Amino acid sequence: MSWHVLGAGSLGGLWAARLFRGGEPVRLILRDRTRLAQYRAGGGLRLTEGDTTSLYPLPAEAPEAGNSIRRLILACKSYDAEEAIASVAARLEPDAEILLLQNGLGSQDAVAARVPRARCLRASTTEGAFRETDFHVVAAGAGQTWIGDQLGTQAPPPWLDTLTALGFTLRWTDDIDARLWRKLAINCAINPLTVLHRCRNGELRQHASEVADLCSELAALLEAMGLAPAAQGLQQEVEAVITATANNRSSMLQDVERGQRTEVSYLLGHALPIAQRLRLPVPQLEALHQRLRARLEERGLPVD
Ligand code: NAD
Ligand code: KPL
Repeated sequence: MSWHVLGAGSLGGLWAARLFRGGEPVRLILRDRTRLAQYRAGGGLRLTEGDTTSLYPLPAEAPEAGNSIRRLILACKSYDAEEAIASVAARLEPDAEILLLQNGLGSQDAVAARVPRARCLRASTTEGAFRETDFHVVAAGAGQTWIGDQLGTQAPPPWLDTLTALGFTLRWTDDIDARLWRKLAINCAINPLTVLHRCRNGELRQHASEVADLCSELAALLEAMGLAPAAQGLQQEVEAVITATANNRSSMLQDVERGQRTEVSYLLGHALPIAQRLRLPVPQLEALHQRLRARLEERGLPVD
């Protein structure tokens, strides 16, 4: 049974190359025929791991290709997810499974609403990869990927073991939304501040009280949402992530430095309306969002 990977960027490239290398039938879905021609001209997908770069001649196709899709890995950014799934919706088999790799929250519901018959599995990953050039991905640090159903009611898919054997570190969870919310909270406490202070993650240790104030409001929000376990020890984990990734530029800072749209709408922009609905005051988070939007505007980037 074939895999399709939609979005041949950093994570999509990493997943597709590993599947191909492991002997799994896998096809890339590129945005259009121009991208397809560019990809074919390069001879395939390059993956660098450590000192080794390999070229994998994965088959690729346009969204309107004729074959049907049974298992899809959706690997685009959150803000592209709904349009991307719409471009292949007509090709999905009735019992299709879609693995959603998007960070933050909000895009997963939008995708699921577009394809109500498909089984949409949500992932929260700490795997790292970046694009060296088009169709050349560099694996930037092993992480693990939690996968689950929205309602946590179904059994894990049997291919989880197959993928684990190919080198993916995958864990099944019955409460993926709690995992996604925890990661969202960590990203809200770190990423915007790295943009505002134009600093690497580790330099946030010089802004410890600002980080602590954000963590306290984020923990209160998780608790108010009935996600108390996801709130527990949040500040300590944020501090540990800051230390463990001290030398990294956050994904949001990298987006801003490259002049690309950020995923803020799926992080702070997703959390704040919920706090408002719950009538929970979160002044530090509101101020952070305002300051971030102003900075994005200054840089000529979308504020959502
Ligand atoms: P990316 O920008 O490197 O790749 C996204 C790819 O999707 C691009 O090649 C883009 O052209 C393609 N795309 C967008 N819309 C498309 C469409 N309609 N049809 C076909 N292709 C389309 O992004 P990424 O870094 O791989 O991130 C993907 C998601 O994974 C994001 O939500 C990100 O936050 C999350 N994530 C990434 C990493 C990482 O290390 N890169 C780690 C954890 C989570
Ligand atoms: O997930 C991250 C990101 O940059 O998006 C952290 C954990 C902050 C690491 O940089």
